[in-house]
Amino acid sequence: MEGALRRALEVPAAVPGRFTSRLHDERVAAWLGLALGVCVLTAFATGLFSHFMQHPPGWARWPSRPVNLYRVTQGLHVMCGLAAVPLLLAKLWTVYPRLLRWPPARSVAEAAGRPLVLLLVGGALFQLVTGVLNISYWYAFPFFFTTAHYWTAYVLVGALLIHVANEWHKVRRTVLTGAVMTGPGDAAGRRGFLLGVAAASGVIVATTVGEAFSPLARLAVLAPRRPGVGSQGLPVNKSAAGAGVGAAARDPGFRLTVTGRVTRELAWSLPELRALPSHAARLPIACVEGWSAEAVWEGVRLRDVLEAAGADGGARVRVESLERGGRYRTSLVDPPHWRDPLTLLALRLNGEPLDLDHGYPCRLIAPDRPGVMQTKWVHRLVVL
Ligand code: HEM
Ligand SMILES: Nc1nc2c(c(=O)[nH]1)N[C@H]1C(S)=C(S)[C@@H](COP(=O)(O)O)O[C@H]1N2
Ligand SMILES: [Mo]
Repeated sequence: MEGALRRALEVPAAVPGRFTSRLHDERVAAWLGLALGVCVLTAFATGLFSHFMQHPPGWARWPSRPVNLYRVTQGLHVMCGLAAVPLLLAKLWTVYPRLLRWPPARSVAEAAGRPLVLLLVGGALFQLVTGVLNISYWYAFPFFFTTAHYWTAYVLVGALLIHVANEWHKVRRTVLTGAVMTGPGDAAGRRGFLLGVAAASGVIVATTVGEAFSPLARLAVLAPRRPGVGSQGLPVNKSAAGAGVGAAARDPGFRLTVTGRVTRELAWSLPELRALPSHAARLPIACVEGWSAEAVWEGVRLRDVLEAAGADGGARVRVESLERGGRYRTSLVDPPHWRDPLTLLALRLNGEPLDLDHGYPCRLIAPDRPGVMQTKWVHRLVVL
């Protein structure tokens, strides 16, 4: 039994004729590793930015400008993640004779390195598979994506840094000297293989980047959401029916109230809100899942409403939705965002009254802010 298992796992390269491709090559592996490293580290940096944007430490105050900053960083995150998929598959194919070799280690030093490989390969597969499922809105896993993805990122990047330190000398003598494309052996084969992998990544990016970069929206055939597609020309993530807010949002008794640490509590009906000074702003919804789309929003400045109630200029504000449950029923707004003149409680979208699905009667829209924090169906502001 054990013998059969051993034979099944036998290093293919050890069997002459069974594993002959010249592409299982240190030079190809080094090149793919370099590209993969750039993608993973960019995804890590932009992912941390997204995390701390949503969970700012007490002392941190993110600026509300540039308007499109989060849109760009999160778009980059998802594009780097998607581009990494063909790179990772190619890399695993290139190195699998070493990955599956038997015995798994020939020395103590090698044995010590095996758990690292497991964390590296397991972490990378986990990030890419769950990431792609998540942006496809296929929540097929029993855990909360964001938390698992966040902690796995540290494991993956830790393992990656050690791996890079161990392997850097190979990158130096292959990639950095040009030996990949021209060195001895099947240089044309290596070049063709790497170009094929690059093309696969390129096609994936080209057919999804339009979900964030609207001039390429028509190319975005693989993207789950596209700018311009949805009610009032804007994608909808959670509908009013999905959030169970239809009746409450249409209630003529609707009031927007301001409470908490204010000098006077205030409440406005919808007609009263409409009578307040109105401002327009062209701002994107930048979903954490990578798509983003611009729209023209009109409504009252959050600043005007909070100042009318006498809120302190340094206070944090909690924006609450009519939605009863759900992870995104409230969001926190820090002073740089609520004092920004572009931050609105929007009543209109692209020249029409806000659709129920976009947050009627009233929704938050602010510059440089993740979509999950652009709370819809707002009915209460609590000054903290
Ligand atoms: C390549 C390795 C990757 C690393 C190191 C990485 C890292 C991170 C980190 C640290 C976060 C912040 C999580 C938080 O807010 O707590 C994040 C968020 C996110 N990542 Fe990745 N990621 C990777 C790949 C991917 C891929 C392949 C996709 C999808 C194509 C993806 C999609 C997302 C999404 C949708 C979020 C936002 C989650 C949310 O805020 O709810 N990531 N990533
Ligand atoms: N109350 C509430 N607000 C919400 C959500 C939600 O589920 N509940 N979803 C958020 C998410 S994830 C995004 S991307 C934006 C989408 O806004 P839109 O549907 O108007 O495009 O709304 C945000 N506001
Ligand atoms: Mo979102």
